[in-house]
Amino acid sequence: MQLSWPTHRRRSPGPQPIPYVCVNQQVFSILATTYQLLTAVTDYTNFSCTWPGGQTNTANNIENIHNGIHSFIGGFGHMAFPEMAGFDPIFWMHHAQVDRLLAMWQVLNQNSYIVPTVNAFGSYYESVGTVDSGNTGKIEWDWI
Ligand SMILES: [Cu+2]
Repeated sequence: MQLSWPTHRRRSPGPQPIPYVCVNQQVFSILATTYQLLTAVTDYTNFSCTWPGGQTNTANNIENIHNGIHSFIGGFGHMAFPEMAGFDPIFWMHHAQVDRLLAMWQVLNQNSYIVPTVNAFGSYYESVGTVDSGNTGKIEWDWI
């Protein structure tokens, strides 16, 4: 199988929203949830993810905000697909912002740490059932 880069630059016609309109419609919601996250969520588990240990986290969290940005940028375009998102330079700016928000939250909540939690769904680099904790080793990037 031969892989090649796309040769066209136009998105397919259809009722897709114009990207900046899609982001603009969400900007006040994003600002409000980000402010609430930094000012009201003080527990790392609640701050960090949507499904800790496979349980629904109904608290506002950075993963949920992060996921929304992936969808809103480009109007539910390629930033919504992990296989393609990393090819867009805005992906890196977006993730730098997530890192920045984490650093800000850590300054505000210096006594809340990761609690060992079972990875209930698995990921690109972990099997289902792996326990994530403060002792979790670095990711082994064998394919690089
Ligand atoms: Cu992301």
